[in-house]
Amino acid sequence: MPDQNTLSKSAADSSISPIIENKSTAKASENSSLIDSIHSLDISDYAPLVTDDFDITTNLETALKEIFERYDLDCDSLLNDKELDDFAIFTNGEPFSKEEKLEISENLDCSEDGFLTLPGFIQMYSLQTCSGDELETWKDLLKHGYNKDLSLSSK
Ligand SMILES: [Ca+2]
Repeated sequence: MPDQNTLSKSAADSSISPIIENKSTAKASENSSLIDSIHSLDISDYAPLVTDDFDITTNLETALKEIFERYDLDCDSLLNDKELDDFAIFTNGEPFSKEEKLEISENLDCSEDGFLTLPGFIQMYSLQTCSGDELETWKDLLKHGYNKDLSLSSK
């Protein structure tokens, strides 16, 4: 019998280097009181909303577009005061405050009349979602009938 050639496994062993992906933690704001109300929502197995490049996913954009169109009753691709109020009431239970509306018109893409455009609407969610507040975004999506795979469960 030939000598038992003990193969060194050193090469294989060295592959146990600590490659721990340092993903930005969406759970960083655990102490935030805002999270309390939606504490029970575990989004770990939900569809991703943010890409690796910290942009919103195509699926989220599609969903937001669809939601925007629900409130754009006169189909002018803008959310006027009334339409924006309807959205805020359905989503948050109350219309946006004067301050919030001012913030929207100053920071998001709006028409000359100060009405929120679709890009502005997507921008609003993009800012919220990509700043780590995916829970808030999911809350709104679920409210509008989307399931965790980001498809409409109703209808
Ligand atoms: Ca409109």
